[in-house]
Amino acid sequence: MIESENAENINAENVEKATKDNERKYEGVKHLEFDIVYNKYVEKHNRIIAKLLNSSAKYNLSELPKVVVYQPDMINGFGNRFPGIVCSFLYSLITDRLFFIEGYNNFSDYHVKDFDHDWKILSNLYENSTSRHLHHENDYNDFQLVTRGNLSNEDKDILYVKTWDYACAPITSNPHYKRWFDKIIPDYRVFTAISLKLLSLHPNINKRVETFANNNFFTDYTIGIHLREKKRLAGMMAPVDHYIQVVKMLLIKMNNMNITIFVAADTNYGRENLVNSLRDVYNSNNNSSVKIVHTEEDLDAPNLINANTGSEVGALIDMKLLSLCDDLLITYGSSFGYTAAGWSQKASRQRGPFVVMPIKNSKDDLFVADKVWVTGTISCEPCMYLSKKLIHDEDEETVRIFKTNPLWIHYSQCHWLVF
Ligand SMILES: Nc1nc2c(ncn2[C@@H]2O[C@H](COP(=O)(O)OP(=O)(O)OP(=O)(O)O)[C@@H](O)[C@H]2O)c(=O)[nH]1
Ligand SMILES: [Mg+2]
Repeated sequence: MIESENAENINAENVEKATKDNERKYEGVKHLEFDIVYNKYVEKHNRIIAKLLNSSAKYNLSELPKVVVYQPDMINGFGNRFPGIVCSFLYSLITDRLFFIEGYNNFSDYHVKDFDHDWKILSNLYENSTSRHLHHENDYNDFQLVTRGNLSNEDKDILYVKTWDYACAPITSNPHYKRWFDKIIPDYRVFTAISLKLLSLHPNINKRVETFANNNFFTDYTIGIHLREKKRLAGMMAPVDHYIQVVKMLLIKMNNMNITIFVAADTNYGRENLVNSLRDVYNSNNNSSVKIVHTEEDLDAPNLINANTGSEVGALIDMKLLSLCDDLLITYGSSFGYTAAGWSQKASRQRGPFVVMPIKNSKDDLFVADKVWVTGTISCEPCMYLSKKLIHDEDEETVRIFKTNPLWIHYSQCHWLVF
């Protein structure tokens, strides 16, 4: 049993064995049909772009391919970009459009690019084109079209998508596309299938993830915890003690197993506090069968580029490591944890993460849900917080069709937001 979380204490033989075991463990379910569709898309995209860029001919707008353009929020959370990228690419696949991202200039520093989706390369050709937003933040979302319309009939040249939400979830209920999903992504883990292709990590970052995982996640069972304390909503909070209670619940009857608990958090203080509290519970009697580990990312370092603390690389590493854990315990209302849950093929985690819900710090609050501070989700698909708005605002038929999706309850209970 290896006591330390540091690489130095691990000999080469152990590392090699751990690498092989991890490869098997993290292989999970493959999306073979989707891989074919993806590869065909990449080939088509590269071919069309090369033709458009190499030709001196002037194209009429009617000759240009129709496109979906995702407009990411480059100021707020890194986890917020993933759902919109996945949704936009999904729309482009099912409607035979080309996919682009606008304004994510350093994308290649973080992810592998199988094809050039920088809108900059082509946008000048579309100057006089027609366009519309399919999603525009929380203000406008064409959920009727996404849930039951035929998106392929949409005739605008450009469909813009601007969202932090997994706003495309209702498309999996849409009768026009049911057969596509049944054939191409039959387990309906749409976010996983797409994010593993489109948002695969840059090799240098991936190497750091693998090294950490090989050194720490070779135990019998790994729990990942994502603690988000800074985002206090309406005075609500999730006490550290609640995370520990869930860990205790998960570890019942696991006495003879070697266990790793991986902690990621949004502040150094929060991470230290949770790590120390867990060590008080599990390591106080020299009990080394439970290892509590974390990365050394400095979360208090101000990030000058955007509103986040810590670095983008550090966030991606924490997110990816969480995704590799056998069970996940995440925080209500935080894209970070939901993204982590879906960003891997961990077959053993089919049931989805546990979510620690907020409570009000006040005894007389009528809405206090102090007996329901953790929910177990049934899917690793990200939260769709706008599903509550869909159910509340849309016409009866749209809501009815949305609810043909077996995950509709998952989508509609995952977030604090009530419209
Ligand atoms: N390294 C690291 N950074 C984190 C962690 N949790 C939060 N952060 C930082 O906090 C930001 C949180 O943004 P998101 O990833 O969008 O998560 P969110 O909780 O939905 O936050 P917002 O939507 O931006 O309010 C990230 O971009 C990181 O900068 C963590 O566990 N590790
Ligand atoms: Mg978010």
